[in-house]
Amino acid sequence: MIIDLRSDTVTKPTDEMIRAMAEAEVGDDVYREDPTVNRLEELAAEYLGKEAALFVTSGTQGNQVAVLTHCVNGDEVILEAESHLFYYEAGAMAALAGVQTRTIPGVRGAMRGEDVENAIRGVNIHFPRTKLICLENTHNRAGGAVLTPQQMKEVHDVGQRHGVPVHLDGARLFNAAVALGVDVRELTRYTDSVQVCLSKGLSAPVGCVLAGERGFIEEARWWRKKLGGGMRQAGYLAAPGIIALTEMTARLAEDHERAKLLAEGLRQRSIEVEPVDTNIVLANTRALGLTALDFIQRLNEKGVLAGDFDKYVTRFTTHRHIEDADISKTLEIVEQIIEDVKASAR
Ligand code: TLP
Repeated sequence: MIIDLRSDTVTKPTDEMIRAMAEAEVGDDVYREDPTVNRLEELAAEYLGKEAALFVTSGTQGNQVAVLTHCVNGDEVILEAESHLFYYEAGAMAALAGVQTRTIPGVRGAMRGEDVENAIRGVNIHFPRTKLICLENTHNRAGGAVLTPQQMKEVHDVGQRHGVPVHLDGARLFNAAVALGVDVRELTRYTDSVQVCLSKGLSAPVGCVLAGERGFIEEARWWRKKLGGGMRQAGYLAAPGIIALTEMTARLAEDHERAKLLAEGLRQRSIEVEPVDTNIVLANTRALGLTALDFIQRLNEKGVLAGDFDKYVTRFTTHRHIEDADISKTLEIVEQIIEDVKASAR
């Protein structure tokens, strides 16, 4: 049995989702005639506290459509230095929207309002125009760190003062809301647009939603089409997305508990671990003399999959298919690896 802790993206649809897919009422969504997609978009807008929403193929597409809709080429976008938009989207912001990025290092993923304000360009013939600020909640490379409503408000207030909209990469926004014990709208109220993934911890097979003002979503719909994201009978994919949104959010607390259990166990075994807010655990094996790739290879040989994050940092992500027993088993395997490393050093 493989214990797959690489990502919550590996989750498969529930039986209820598969039934919903088989029974979905569909139509051509490019003509806006797919009732299931329309229903998902209405629900997503309501849940996220926005006027309208758009079903997109992936988080990357949702983020890129947002950048394309907010900006024109040559504009500047302010975002956190390790944000997914900057770090993991294959240079799409530069390639597609032609924007330039102004990155600001955050503390556990959170940029300070003051730093964002200092980065906003004034009017000067030499300057690009600052047209967008991006936030990420939870923050992937900060180890699933949660931004609080206060931290988001601080940045949003700066944006408001300067007329710069805020886009939120909320791929795991429901993890943040569950960890904080707040309604997700307490977070989205400090955004102008937001992208939320249905396909990660929420277990839908495919897709994300982008939400914002009606006019913004109309324009985003055009950009989605231009990127090849007009999906025709997409109701078969939207049907499980509806279940993801309406029924799968509360259970994320279980994933967070298991991530904390794993982190605690790793710490007890003298592995350095970042603080855990949600379902991501970042473990540093430098002190053991193991690079992340060495560590992952040893884990793989014993049936555990994890992701490399940095030279010495490995990411473990909990999700619906990970049980308490998988955490205990993983910790046993880590213990064996530590024993092996110590034995070979003797
Ligand atoms: N993240 C993936 C990888 O790309 C790293 C993962 O396994 O965590 N925003 C955030 C914060 C994300 O973590 C991801 C996916 C995305 C956007 C992109 O979503 P997809 O994979 O649907 O394009």
